[in-house]
Amino acid sequence: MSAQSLMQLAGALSTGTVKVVDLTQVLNPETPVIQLPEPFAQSPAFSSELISQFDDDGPAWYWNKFSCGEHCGTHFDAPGHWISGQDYSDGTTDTLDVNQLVGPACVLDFSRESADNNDFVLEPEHIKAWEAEHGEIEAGAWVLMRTDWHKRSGADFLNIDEEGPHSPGPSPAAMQFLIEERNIQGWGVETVGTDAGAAGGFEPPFPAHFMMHGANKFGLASLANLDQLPAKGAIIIAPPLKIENGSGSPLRVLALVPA
Ligand code: 23J
Ligand code: MN
Repeated sequence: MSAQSLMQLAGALSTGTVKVVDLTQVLNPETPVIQLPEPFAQSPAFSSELISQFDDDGPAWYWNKFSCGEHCGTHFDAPGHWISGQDYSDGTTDTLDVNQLVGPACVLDFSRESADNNDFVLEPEHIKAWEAEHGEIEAGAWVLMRTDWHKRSGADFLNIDEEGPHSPGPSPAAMQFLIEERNIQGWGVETVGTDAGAAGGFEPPFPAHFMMHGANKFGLASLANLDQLPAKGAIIIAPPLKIENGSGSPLRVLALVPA
């Protein structure tokens, strides 16, 4: 691409013919975090503590310290997060290829299906039906599953009952299709994790994690505002923190959208 077209993008950003959409949930102590069944260890929620605020501890400055799990709120899943991706030399937040953190987004709207059935499972035929309408998913794309789950809050977001969590997500066959037939770069969702609530019982368990990370591909969880994106035509920017040997991190996810 020419230097001129990159400057054209800068111009479009300043005049508003390209807008920036924030795909990030706010991070606070109430931000929902995945709850795993016994006997597994749990991830802590986000917490923040004051260092100083224009007081004796810092008369002219305000700052906090915070802590949270790597997989808290809107967050990035690196290949090294899962057993299937543990051996990639470029599979953690400090070693991954930053070129792969910016790319075109395909937004697959299954919000109605997810409202009708909170355990909705995305299958290859759903993806092919989307492609028949919008064109084929290109290699290197980020595929984002819109469910409107970000509009939920509190207990409705995790949606757990006696049987466990109920939230939509992909089947193993859907993951296999996107990896082997489309060679996508990553898989993003609005729910707490990249897999369906019931995915611990799929074969393999947690196919989005097991298969995407096994193919050295990325995940994005707890995205917001996917309803503000076109089906095709947006570019997303999703760089995790450069934590040494990190399995993922909370991040700000931005989309560039033609106005
Ligand atoms: C650990 C174990 C199971 C799952 C997850 C984490 C996530 O969804 C995550 O945030 O990566 S399903
Ligand atoms: Mn995660």
